[in-house]
Amino acid sequence: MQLSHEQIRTYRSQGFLILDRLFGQEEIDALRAAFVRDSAVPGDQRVVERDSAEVRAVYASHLRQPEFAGLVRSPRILGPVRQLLDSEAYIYQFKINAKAPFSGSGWSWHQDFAAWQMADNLAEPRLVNVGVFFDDIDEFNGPVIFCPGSHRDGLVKKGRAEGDAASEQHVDPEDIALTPGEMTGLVDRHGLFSAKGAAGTVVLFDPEIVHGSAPNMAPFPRRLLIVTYNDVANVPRPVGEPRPEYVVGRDTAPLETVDHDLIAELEVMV
Ligand code: HL5
Ligand code: SIN
Ligand code: MN
Repeated sequence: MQLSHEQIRTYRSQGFLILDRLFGQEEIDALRAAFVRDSAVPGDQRVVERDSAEVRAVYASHLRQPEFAGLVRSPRILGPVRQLLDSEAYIYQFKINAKAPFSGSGWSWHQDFAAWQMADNLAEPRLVNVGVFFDDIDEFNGPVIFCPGSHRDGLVKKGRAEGDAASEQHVDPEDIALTPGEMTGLVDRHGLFSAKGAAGTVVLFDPEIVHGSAPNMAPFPRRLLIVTYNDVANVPRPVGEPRPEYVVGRDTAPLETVDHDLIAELEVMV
């Protein structure tokens, strides 16, 4: 699959692009089932909410579950990613942000590349985020909100906030959150846009776009998978210990597409 010139222009100018229902209902059912299975795997890759035992995020499921190993190699995703990067790509990060019904908490306003530059000493923002909706996402269950065009200003700030980290497992956006003052100026200039759509919809977004999301107040979940692909020539050069493999991928070989039915019994790829 390839993006049109118009779609590429939209991605470059807005910093995101929505592809309506790129995956079908049966595929989404299979991915949801794989997520239920993977959420039960104990380990540091599983991040829980601060005030409850609900799952907030699960990292690196593509290394454990064949459905996700297949998904990250789908030509429907890798085609557009290679086009946008104009290079070969590998998986920098894989996470599913779960946002449970009624209780799933929000994500502070931030820019992803600020985290990766700081935590992994990543040189260039040569990455593409691919969000896959596991649920219908609307104004009720905490959609990701973008500040369109904000990626073109580069990083608003570098480094993390003073005080304790919100999580030992990953950089929680709270640790690199933009201030109300910074956000007011950005929203004055660019406005806001919430990424809504049916389950199976995909949103591609830039690693420097300002984004965040509100808590889930609805009686249904908001499960969003975010796979981040990096240019194979842009590998991180961490100062000291690299972060764990569940949060920053170490297999930097060019990812090959696998075109198969995601629902069918998969060959073992993990
Ligand atoms: N949790 C990610 C990490 O790399 C960073 C955030 O949305 C991406 C800011 O630890
Ligand atoms: C993120 O930026 O990682 C979180 C966005 C979300 O899941 O709403
Ligand atoms: Mn983010």
